[in-house]
Amino acid sequence: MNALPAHFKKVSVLGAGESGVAAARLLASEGVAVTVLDTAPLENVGERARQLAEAGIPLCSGLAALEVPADTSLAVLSPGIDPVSPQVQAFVRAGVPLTGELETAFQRCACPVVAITGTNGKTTTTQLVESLFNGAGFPTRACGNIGPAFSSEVSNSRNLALLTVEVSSFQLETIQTFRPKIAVWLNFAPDHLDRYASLQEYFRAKVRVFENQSPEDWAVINARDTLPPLRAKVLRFSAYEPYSQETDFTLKNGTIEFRGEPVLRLTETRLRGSHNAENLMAALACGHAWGLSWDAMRASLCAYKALPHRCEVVGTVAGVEYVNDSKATNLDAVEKALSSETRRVVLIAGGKDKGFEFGALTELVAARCRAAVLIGEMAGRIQKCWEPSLFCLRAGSLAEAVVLSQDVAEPGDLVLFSPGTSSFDMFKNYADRGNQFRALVQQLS
Ligand code: UMA
Repeated sequence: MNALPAHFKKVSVLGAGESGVAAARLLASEGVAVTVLDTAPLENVGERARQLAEAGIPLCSGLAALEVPADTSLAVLSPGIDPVSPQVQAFVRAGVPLTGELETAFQRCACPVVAITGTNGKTTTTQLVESLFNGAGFPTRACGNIGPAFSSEVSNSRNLALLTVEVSSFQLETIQTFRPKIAVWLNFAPDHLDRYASLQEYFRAKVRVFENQSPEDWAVINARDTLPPLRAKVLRFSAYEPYSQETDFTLKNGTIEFRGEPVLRLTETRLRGSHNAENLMAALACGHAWGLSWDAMRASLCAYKALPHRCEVVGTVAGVEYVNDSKATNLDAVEKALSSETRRVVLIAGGKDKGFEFGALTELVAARCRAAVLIGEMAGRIQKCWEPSLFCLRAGSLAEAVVLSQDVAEPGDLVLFSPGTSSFDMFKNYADRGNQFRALVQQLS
């Protein structure tokens, strides 16, 4: 493990969220003088402020967090903090080097890392990889963007065969040496356009996952995406293309194949849809790169149960099934949920404006949906895109949207809550949004 060199003994950690607190604790455990700076008022830092006080780590909050503490030799950014923010720019002007929480943790990690990135499916795949390795006798822990933070797991990394780290583009923006033994690229679709000036900028941040890999490492990639030349050994997967010289894992008649050899039937697992077939392929590819046999992986993959808020069935009322897909925070996720559905759909969509063009879905929603019920900041814009191809209704609240959906749906239909954008205009986060939807449906029944 790398302790910080003597000239980095005074470190500012920016952000007192989960990753900031974890990074601060990790550095403090090495004897580094850490200060945490969070631009939120102290009362909003809440429980995290108590955790820092307990660890004896000073916290500056509110306006005071915009000032660079004297003699700071390094600033560690939390992933949610945009490097162009006034807080970070103050450190840049002061000539303080910047790094990120992911890099800080990696430099102290004593075991190999499997890193999983992609626009959609990261959390499911991270959990699949975690159960696959644990099931095969190689102890691992899932951490990173999935939570808990990577920094809170590295102190135990000597006791693990590997760490399974979900990584976001935000975390990858600030890496220097981060080098996963196996890097997984699940897919790429428009997202986070409220942080990035363009799709290319988002792509450039994400593709950094491969930046420090060498020929002895592995890259597990979606065959449909075009990536720059990679130094690592490559395994390609796709549920949408037949087997070719280039694609190692494919889907044929509901069975995942490796270079033409059947490996796993989708119906043996609890996951459905081509997007989940790709998540399973990515997990199988990680095990294969590690040298595991298909038999050693199968039982854990078959036992895996999907997390809430991902095409989660939350009830059936009057012959209409209600599905909570609140985790669909971009258009690609809505497309995948709709494409794997054969019933007529009443779609509840909308939320915070993240810069998405919902017009890209017009043809699909017109073909699959009976109606759309639109909520949130984006409701008006989505309605303009989808009408007159689809009957659209607007609702002032999620409760109203559920009632309107019930009115429009016919027996045998599906009410799909797949918002296609973020929740922050009306809810705390996607989980709060999904929990409220589940509770509203339960009230209906
Ligand atoms: N803050 C500042 N200055 C600013 C902006 C924010 O001080 O200019 C403060 C806020 O007041 C807050 C803190 O920073 O107290 C929040 O930091 P953060 O946004 O990095 O949040 P964490 O709690 O540290 O959570 C982060 C990840 N969040 C983001 O990337 C936005 C979590 O991913 C992750 O689970 C956690 O680290 C542990 O690794 C969440 C997420 O939404 C699930 N990720 C995005 C996604 O999946 O789409 C990328």
